[in-house]
Amino acid sequence: MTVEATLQHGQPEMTKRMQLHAHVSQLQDENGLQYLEIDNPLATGKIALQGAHVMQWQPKFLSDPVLWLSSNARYIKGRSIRGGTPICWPWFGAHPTDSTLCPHGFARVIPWRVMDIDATQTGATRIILEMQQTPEAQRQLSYPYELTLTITIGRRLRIDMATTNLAEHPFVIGEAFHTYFNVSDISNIHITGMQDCVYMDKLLRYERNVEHNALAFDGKEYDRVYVNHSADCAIHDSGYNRIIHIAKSGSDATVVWNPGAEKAGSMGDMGTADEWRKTICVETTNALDNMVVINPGRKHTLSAEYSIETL
Ligand code: TA6
Repeated sequence: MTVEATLQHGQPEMTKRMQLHAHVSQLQDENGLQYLEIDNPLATGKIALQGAHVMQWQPKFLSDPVLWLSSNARYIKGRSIRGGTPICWPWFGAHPTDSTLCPHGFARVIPWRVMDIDATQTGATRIILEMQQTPEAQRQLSYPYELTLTITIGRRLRIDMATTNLAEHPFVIGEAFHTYFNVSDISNIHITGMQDCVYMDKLLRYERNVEHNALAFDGKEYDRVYVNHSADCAIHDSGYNRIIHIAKSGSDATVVWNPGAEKAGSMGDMGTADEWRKTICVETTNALDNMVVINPGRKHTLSAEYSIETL
């Protein structure tokens, strides 16, 4: 369906709520942040239009949120929101040649527009957004491309990011869904799916090693890129008695990151006290050894799907 906002009259300017679809409203908060609220029979969600950033997703059969959102996340125009699923595109980490450009690319701080909304056969809500080619976006990348995101919110959360190369020569990108998952405590979890995979340890100048076991965490900063890793993985949480399954396609790397106490304390938006202990980033990625080359006229799609198994 095309998106026709129906303004609900009689509301003050600041709390304008536009009903875009039976299960989707568009609102604006006191900081001017525009976001979508989704409430369907299967789940609720919240997506900031800046960065097409899923900030919240809560299947209705669960009591604990699946995504972590910092209690002191900053909602500032042009700044990334700490938590949920920030989009990293068209580079991952620092820009390869220009340190003045924001880390993880600009897609997460640029406005996106809603292109279509519909319901799936299962009753989930599917929203298609396109990144706006603003002057800031063009300043950071003057190149003809199209970037769309399809977010499907239901018992599962699925995100598909499609990059189309509209130029006459190959387009090389790095990208990720930099997803912050909500866990009971970092000491209660282990992650499977990386056995026998080579990783590059960012804390050891990208030194390469092989992972032989399930990942476990001692509370120190953990920042590893598992390269040539196209398999699914899972977060086993003995505190919440659940497993978060992370399925993916179009991705050949996975990043696992937790800042640890010291770095979290210096970041300013990782929440209060020990809030950093309640999240782990498992990022569906293409970066380092696994950059993506998109030939002229071709489209590449990065996909992730999150589902929950209660124990
Ligand atoms: O994905 C891990 C990482 O690259 C870490 O090194 C840390 O910088 C984290 O991303 C957060 O990055 P951000 O730019 O969102 O603060």
